[in-house]
Amino acid sequence: MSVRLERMEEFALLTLNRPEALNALSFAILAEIREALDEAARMEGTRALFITGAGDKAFCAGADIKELRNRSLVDQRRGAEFGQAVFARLDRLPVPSVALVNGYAFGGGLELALAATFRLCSANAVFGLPEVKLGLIPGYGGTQRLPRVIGEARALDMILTGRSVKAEEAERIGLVHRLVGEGDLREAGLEFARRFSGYSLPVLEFARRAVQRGSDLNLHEGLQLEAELSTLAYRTRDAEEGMAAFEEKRKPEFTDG
Ligand code: CO8
Repeated sequence: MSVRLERMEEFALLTLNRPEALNALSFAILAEIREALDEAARMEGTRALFITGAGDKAFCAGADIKELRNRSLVDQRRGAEFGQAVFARLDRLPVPSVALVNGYAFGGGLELALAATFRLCSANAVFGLPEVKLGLIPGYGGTQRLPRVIGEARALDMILTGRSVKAEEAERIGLVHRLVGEGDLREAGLEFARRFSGYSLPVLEFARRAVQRGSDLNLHEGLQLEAELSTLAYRTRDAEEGMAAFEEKRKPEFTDG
């Protein structure tokens, strides 16, 4: 198997495990990622999903370039839609996800990280959408998610020049939430996830949906979405518990209800 899914304390950890090809995304691996995401969504008691790459060199070097040649246009179109659909599953997972970028995140690898809720990276991480160098453009969501994360000007710069962005710059421009300069990336990931994993899962999901879907809407529609989702949050048992605990000056006990 080129994708491993395991339990890491109260979290799930998905590892792309094809280090000899820098964890490049063959279509078979994309299918395995889809299965693993479905399994992670079903894992009892999972508070978040981590995604990382095996080895110390790459998170993922992108789509498998060797597979991309000599394809019919129909196959190519289906391939792009398949990759997009797999990454959309990550985007819409019922729990937040954290990409632990431990080296190169190029092309489809960066697009995978962009579909995660959060991105943490090690000091040797390098990011890029180098598709122009192959005579291509990103096909797994990069042209859409990157500008939403770092803004249109910076995204155009990265996509049209294909240039690489190192870890410090990635942190400065908001491409990653944290640069883990020293220490273990997984340990840092656990610490990062524990800052939100004790809260109510449905409430976290409403918040994610409001922010992420809201960026596709105009302000008026976005505010309507926020009114709907904040009302749904208000109706949860966890909201009742949270507000009662505040009044009673105790720690809330959320039950994901
Ligand atoms: N696909 C297939 N194999 C790869 C890939 C890849 N993306 N990246 C690396 N490999 C393989 C190499 O071929 C090499 O294998 P081998 O030893 O058999 O020759 C092995 O991994 C190690 O790689 P390098 O020797 O190149 O390692 P270096 O440290 O010298 O370089 C780099 C590392 C800089 C990351 C370099 O490997 C590189 O530039 N890789 C390609 C990065 C890239 O261009 N990614 C974008 C791919 S295109 C894409 O993701 C989206 C396309 C649009 C999709 C459309 C939908 C169908």
